[in-house]
Amino acid sequence: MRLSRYFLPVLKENPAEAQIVSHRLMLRAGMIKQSSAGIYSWLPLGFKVLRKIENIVHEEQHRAGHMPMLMPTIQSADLWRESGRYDDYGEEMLRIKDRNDRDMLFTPTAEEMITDIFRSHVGSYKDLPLTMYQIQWKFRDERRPRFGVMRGREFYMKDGYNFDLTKEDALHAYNRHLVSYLRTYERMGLQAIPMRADSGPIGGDDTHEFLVLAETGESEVFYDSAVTDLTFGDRDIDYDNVEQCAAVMQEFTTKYARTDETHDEALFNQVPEDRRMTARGIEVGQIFYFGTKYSEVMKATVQGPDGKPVPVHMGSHGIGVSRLLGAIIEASHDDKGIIWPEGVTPYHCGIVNLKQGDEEADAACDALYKSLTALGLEPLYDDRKERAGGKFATMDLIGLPWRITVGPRGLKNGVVELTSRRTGESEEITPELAVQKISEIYAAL
Ligand code: 5CA
Repeated sequence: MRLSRYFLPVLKENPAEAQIVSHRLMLRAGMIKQSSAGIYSWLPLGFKVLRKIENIVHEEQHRAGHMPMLMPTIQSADLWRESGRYDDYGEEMLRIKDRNDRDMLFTPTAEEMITDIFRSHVGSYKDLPLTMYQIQWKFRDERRPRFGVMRGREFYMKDGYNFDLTKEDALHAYNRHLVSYLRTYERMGLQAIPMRADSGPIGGDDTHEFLVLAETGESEVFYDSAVTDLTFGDRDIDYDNVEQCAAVMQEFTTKYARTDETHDEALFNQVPEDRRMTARGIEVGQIFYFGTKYSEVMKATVQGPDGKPVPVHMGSHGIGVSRLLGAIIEASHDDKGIIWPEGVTPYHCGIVNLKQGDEEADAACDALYKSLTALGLEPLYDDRKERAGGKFATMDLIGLPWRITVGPRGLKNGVVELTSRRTGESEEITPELAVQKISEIYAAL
């Protein structure tokens, strides 16, 4: 992509309405534009990152054996009356009437819809286990939408639902989701710690939230600092293997880590004092096991091995896809702007031409652009006739992890400059070597 043709409405000033750094930087980097409270348009740069995050979620869901599908955003109130949640959900639910005066709603989550689909088509235990998920827009009329995409009213969420014959099978689905989520967040450059939480309007007793530690987080959390030493890495997990998933679950959830809703001071005090931490966190996901809560009231039964109908055991599992942009920026920025982790960066590297219009510099940039593109990489080429300082400031603000700077002086010696956004370190190398290094970095992801 050439910056001269790109729609990147960067702001020079800090927007007054933004209270936290991620919101400020997303507005300044031209990623989003608010349309009304908690509702945003996604401009090209923001949309690109949203898609990258979404793709990682899809890939990891696929790896875990879960099936993608899509359910409507506007749903009939009758379905929600069946589960009793039409009334229970309260003011957070956006209620709509259609032209025939029928009650509709904009879906805040989709347990009812998926249960209805399930009961219409699945009749036998032989069709279990089954896990389906979608990545779809949700609406919750939050009392205090704030912090940009962190607490929106309209937001993008991955929501997955498992159907199993027994509690044991459903607990395996729960563990499998936990394992796949650990991998998902790590690929985005995040450490998200599973913490025992409260289930709220979704229901059930077993639930973990995934929290990214950040001062601006909305949740207060208590944990044993040893949990921050755990990493999932590139373990080769067989997601159908019950013992393997249970072992990972145990490893990541045995040490004390809880949100304020479930915090237990007496238990916490058993953690060695120097490891007892209180902090704030951003909830980027949550998994639930709620047994037969929906299947009983909505009559989602299957014929069991003995021929008798049994309600299925269910769970649901969410990832805050749009919120993740904010969480990643909170975790990865400096005073100049965003620093994207390689896994989610909108463009793999920037090319800065220090002397646009200079024949040699232009040709060198074009050649770099071609070689990178031929390797399947996406560079963002700043080909504008602007001062070098302005170009560097834009690149730093939008946070591409690597920058190649091309100028007549370097080219005389056959070199360009390769700079890491994270460390600020630069090296003068040949254009060929710069391309090779960048390609190796992304190939290793
Ligand atoms: N049905 C379940 C699991 S799919 C569910 O709705 N879970 S949830 O309520 O915990 O939402 C899942 C994730 O969506 C949360 O962990 C959070 O990361 C994200 N989320 C929730 N509310 C908002 C909001 N107002 N703005 C942005 N993201 C949100």
